[in-house]
Amino acid sequence: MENKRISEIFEEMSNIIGIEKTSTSNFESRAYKRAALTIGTLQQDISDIYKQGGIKALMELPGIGKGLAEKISEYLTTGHIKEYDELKKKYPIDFTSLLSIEGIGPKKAIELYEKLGVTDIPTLKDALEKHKLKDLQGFGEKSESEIAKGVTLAESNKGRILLSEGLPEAEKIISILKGSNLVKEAVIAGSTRRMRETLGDLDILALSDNKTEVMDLFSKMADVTSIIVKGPTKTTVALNIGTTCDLRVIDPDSFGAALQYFTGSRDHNIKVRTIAVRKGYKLNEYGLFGRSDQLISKLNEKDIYEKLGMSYIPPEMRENRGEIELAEKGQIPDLLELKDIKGDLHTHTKETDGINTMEQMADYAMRKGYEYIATTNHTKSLKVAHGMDDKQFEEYFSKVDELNDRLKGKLTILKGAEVDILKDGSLDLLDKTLESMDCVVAAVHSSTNMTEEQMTSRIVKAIGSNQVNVLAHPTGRLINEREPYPVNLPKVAEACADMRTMLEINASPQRLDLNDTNILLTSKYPVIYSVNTDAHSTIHMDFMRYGVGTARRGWLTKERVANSLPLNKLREILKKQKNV
Ligand code: DGT
Ligand code: CA
Ligand code: CA
Repeated sequence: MENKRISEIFEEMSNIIGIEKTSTSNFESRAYKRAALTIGTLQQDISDIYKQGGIKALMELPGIGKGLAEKISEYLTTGHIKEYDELKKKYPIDFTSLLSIEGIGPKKAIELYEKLGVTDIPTLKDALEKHKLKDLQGFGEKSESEIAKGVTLAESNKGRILLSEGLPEAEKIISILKGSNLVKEAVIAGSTRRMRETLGDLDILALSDNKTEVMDLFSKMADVTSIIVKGPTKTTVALNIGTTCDLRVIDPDSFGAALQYFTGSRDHNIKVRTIAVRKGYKLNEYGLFGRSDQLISKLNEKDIYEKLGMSYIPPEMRENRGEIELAEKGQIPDLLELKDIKGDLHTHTKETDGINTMEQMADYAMRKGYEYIATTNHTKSLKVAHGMDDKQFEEYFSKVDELNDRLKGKLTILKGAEVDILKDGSLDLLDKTLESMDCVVAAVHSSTNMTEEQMTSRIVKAIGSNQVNVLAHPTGRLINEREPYPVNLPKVAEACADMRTMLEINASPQRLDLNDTNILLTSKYPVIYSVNTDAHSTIHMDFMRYGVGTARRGWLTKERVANSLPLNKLREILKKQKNV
């Protein structure tokens, strides 16, 4: 997919244009940023959209006008964008890598380039090692050590892509294979099937009588940048999304065992294999073998677990975190599913930093079959997101009321905000404004440089206000970019349970916050969750599957997830909370 590259180009153009002060640069810079967000988070291949519907289809994407659509077309047909190439001559800086480091914004990146010749991570590391940053104006010792930490974090995750970058690509490959009529079956395995938040590579298994032709097709796909190994049973290619993909063609007799094996995780497999041995079997990627080494053929995954005395274990649980013991007792929970989700409780619109209007968001929510959607724009303290004040919320809500009237209950828009939890734990809006809302989402966005104790009491105090329905992205981490702030989650979960505040599982692929381990940690408390996308445009509502995958990795059933409830039942939770 070219999505990521085009998004990076637009993001760089936004940054460069934003720094050049001309009368239109602000506007233009924002337009590029919006387009970068749309394309970078798009779950379909943009070149497919263009092939099928041309410039017109591109213009239907959120935040893409004619000019931008033409730039995308220019890239897809020539491999270049002229204007971008010219900007890059002036600033030969790898903005994508540098800006992913916390503490570096566009201005600082340019300053580092002009003063120290920093253009990318290696040159930045060099400057850090020589302690050149601390003497630069606007940097200093603290900022130098913060940036150094950011570099370490970026390097430790090097090579692992986000689930949202890998899963759509894996699905695309599956559809290419299946569309060829060369395969009888093609499935995703590995960490992608387990819905891990980041992926080391993609793993695909296929059933076919035409091994050579399948491998030829696979290694000639448009997204392949190089062939790493090519054989009749296993081929590995490098892809333009920045990872590799293994394709294995499996014998029909072994398919179930191979799927079990290549789904992993490794630790899960090791434990399962030990149990197999204990029961007199041998289990490997080729099959389950009985006492005299004969293959028990045609087993599917479920049969294999059954033969070993276990109930079926969903892939998301296969991490050797106690799921095998549960399966042996037949106690695997009935996990939340995407189809259980009845609405989204955390979304943004154009009024602040979203791309779409509430009408467009509502329309999209209805197409997803939702019963409700909460509109939760940012509040005034969050200046970068153009947060709204009490009066602006009042005006906005009268528009939402009108829209709700027009929708006649086909969809219900819940009035809300993503209210900032300020440094002292107070909320960024008046009580009376918060009381006028159906669903208040609260979040920490600033002053995160606190001790665990301070941050915990700040959040607990906000929850104690009895105004908060959802605690959004409770740890604030951004995968590969920003560490979570320190916070005592068990204490927060207790406070949430007391006040019937939902803990959010933020489904935005860069956040996935709470993550799987933090869900496992907090679910010991009688707390409820909601899985929300934090959508900043219509298509972001499609991130729900990543949140559901994360909830499943945290073993949650739908009973624990409030937005699996129909509206009348959800209202009881939203209301009850206010009567504690
Ligand atoms: P990744 O790619 O780092 O995100 O994680 P996985 O889990 O996709 O790992 P990968 O691609 O190396 O291998 C796919 C699966 O194959 C893995 O989850 C379990 C299985 N596997 C690979 N190597 C071994 C091994 O040495 N022992 C066992 N038991 N299983 C293995
Ligand atoms: Ca893998
Ligand atoms: Ca692999």
